[in-house]
Amino acid sequence: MRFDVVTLFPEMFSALTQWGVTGRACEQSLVSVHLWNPRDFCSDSRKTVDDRAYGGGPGMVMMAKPLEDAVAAVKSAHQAANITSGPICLLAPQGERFSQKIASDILNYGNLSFICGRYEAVDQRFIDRNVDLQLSIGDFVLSGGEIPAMAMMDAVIRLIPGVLGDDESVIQDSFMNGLLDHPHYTRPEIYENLSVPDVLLGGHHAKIADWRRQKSLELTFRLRPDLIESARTNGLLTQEDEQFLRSL
Ligand code: 4GS
Repeated sequence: MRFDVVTLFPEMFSALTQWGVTGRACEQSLVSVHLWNPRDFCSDSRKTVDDRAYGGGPGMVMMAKPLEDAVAAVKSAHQAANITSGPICLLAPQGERFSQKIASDILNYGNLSFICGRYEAVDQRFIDRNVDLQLSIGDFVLSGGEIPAMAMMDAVIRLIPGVLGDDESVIQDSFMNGLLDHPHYTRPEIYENLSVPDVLLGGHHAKIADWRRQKSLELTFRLRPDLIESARTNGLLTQEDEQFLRSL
């Protein structure tokens, strides 16, 4: 998997590339992250990347030209590396809401380029000419697209085969089955007078699996009934699941 990121703050991405599971994936070259600063593509000596909005109002707008020159450099780098450029994605609140499904779609693209906006907005002509899709992490306004890009890259990187060890397996993750995760417990067996559910101490694997499935279903039913509806539509619920749900 390859990511190219156009950002005014490339140093921020060390949070992703230097730490934890995603850091190890970079080290093992299971993913490569290429950073491009639009400031390096400015022609003027001041290295201007933003300007005031036509029509007035507060906030600056990112100029089309430095961003477009950075995107052109990304595309030549892809050509030089003999790979076809995947989609170019702008992080923005007006984009489609990111999800586990989109994370696995991105994994299948093989490579994706992110454009991280700063300031108030990005010149619409850059978007119209260069951006293939817009994604959002939620209905709130951030000061830049860097954190959304890192959140999405993290979600994709952990899906790459070999990134997680057996004990961190992806298929057991919350959302891989369309439901919320069941509760988890570790030592000690009694903590502040609270014990671990008996079934988890019994070593009966089928019973444990049933308990976990039921907890998943119950939590999802109570907290996110919309996910139960989608799981049903997607054929992810068994007869036993449906029977248990009717008992709630
Ligand atoms: C988001 C978001 C965002 C929009 C970037 C204003 C700076 C900012 N990006 N999901 N310009 N929410 N972007 O708030 O992705």
